[in-house]
Amino acid sequence: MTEVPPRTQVAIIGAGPAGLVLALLLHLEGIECVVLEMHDRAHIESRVRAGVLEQGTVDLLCDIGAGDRLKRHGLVHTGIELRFAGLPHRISFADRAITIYGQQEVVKDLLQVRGEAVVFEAPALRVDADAGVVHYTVDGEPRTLSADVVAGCDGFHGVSRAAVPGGELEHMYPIGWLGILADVAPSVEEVTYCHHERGFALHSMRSPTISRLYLQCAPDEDLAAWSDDRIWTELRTRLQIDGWTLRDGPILERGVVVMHSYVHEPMQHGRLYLAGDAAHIVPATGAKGLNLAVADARVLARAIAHRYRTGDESQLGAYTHARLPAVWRAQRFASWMTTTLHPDGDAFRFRLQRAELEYVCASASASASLAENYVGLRDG
Ligand code: RFL
Ligand code: PHB
Repeated sequence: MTEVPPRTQVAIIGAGPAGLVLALLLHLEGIECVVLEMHDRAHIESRVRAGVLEQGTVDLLCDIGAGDRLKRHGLVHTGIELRFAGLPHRISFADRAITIYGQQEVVKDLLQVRGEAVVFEAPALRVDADAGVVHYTVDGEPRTLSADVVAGCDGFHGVSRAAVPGGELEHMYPIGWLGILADVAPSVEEVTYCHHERGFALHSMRSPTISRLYLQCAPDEDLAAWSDDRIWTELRTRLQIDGWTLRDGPILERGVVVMHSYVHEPMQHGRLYLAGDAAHIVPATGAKGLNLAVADARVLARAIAHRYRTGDESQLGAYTHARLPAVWRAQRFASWMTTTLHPDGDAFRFRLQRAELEYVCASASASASLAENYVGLRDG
C-alpha cells in the first residue's frame, strides 16, 4: 500500500512542469507538499511536448538546482528563421536567447531533485475548493488529502478547473499540427517557421542528432493516412529553398495537436489555485505554454511562502490579478503567430500574411517586437 498522509500544507495535483516546479520551490522554503499524479513515472518522463525555454525559465530551473543537465545539453539559440516565398529570413534576439531542451527532460530533472514528493498513479477525482480537500484514489482505494492550499496543476484535461467557478474564454483555431520526432541531425541551425501555399511547417530540434518537425494539418487529421514517406515529402515540399536539403531519418514518435486558446478567469477559488495548462492554453505556435506554467508556479510559490512567513494572505488573494496580464500577452502573441503563419486556403488572406511577414523582416522595430515577445517579456 502506498503511504500518503491525510493532511499536508500544500496539495498539488499534477506532476507536469507547473506542479513539479511548485513542489521544488515550496520545498526550498521549508513548506511541505504532496503531489498527486495520475500516471506512472515512466509515462510522464517520456511524453514529448514543448522544446523552447525562455531565459527566465532556464534561470529559475538553474536557481532551484534542476539545471545541471539543461546547462550541459540545452541548445542556446540567439534567433529564429522565418521562411516564406522560398527565402530564409533571420530574426535576431539581439543580446537575448532561448534554450532548446525537451519538456520531458525538464520533467526528468525536476523528478531527480524532488521526486519523493510525488505519489504516482494517484488520480484526483474532485476538489472541494472551500474546504481544501482533494478526493483521489491510490491503489484503487478512495482517499482524501486535506491542505491549507490546493494547487491545480493538472493540465487542460484535469479535474481542478471544474472547481473554480468563472468564465471560460476560449478560441479553437481550425488548425492542427502533425508533429514528429526523428532520429536525424537537424537540417537547420535555428528553429525555422515556414509559411507556404500548402500550409505551415516548423523545423525544430532536440539535440544535435534529433529533429522535431511539424506540418499544418486538419485538427482531426487521421495519422493513419500519413506514411513516413508522405510526411517527409510534404515537409520537403513546404520547407524547400534553393541550395538547401532536408535530411530525413527514422520517425521515433508522431502525433496530432490542435491549436487552441483558453483562459479560465479567475484562476482561483477558495483554497484552490490553478497553474499552467489547467488555467490557460496557448496555441503552440508561440512556444509559450511551458514558460507560462513555470512563471505561474513561481508567483504562486512566492505567495504561499509569504502566507506561511507572515500569516498575510493578500498575495494569494491577488494571484489571478498578478498572472492575467502575462497570460493575455502570451495569448496575443501566440494568436498573432498562429494567424500570420497558417494559410487557410483564401488567396487574399495568404497575400496579407505574406505582406505581414515581409514587413516583420524589413522593419527593425517589427523584428524587435517579434523577438522580445518570443524570448519572453522580462516581467512575464
Ligand atoms: P501538463 O504538462 O499537462 O501536466 C499536467 C499533469 O497533471 C496530470 N494530471 C493529473 N494528475 C492527477 N489527477 C488528475 N485528475 C490529473 N489530470 C492530469 C497529468 O498526467 C500531467 O502529468 O501541464 P503543465 O504542468 O501546466 O505544463 C504545461 C505544458 O505541458 C504545456 O503548456 C506545453 O507543453 C505547451 N507547449 C509548448 N510550450 C512551450 O513553452 N514551448 C514550446 O515549445 C511548446 N511546444 C507545447 C509545444 C505543447 C504541445 N502539445 C503536445 C500540446 C508543442 C506541443 C506539440
Ligand atoms: C518544439 O521544438 O517542439 C517547438 C518549437 C517551437 C514552437 C513549438 C514547438 O513554436
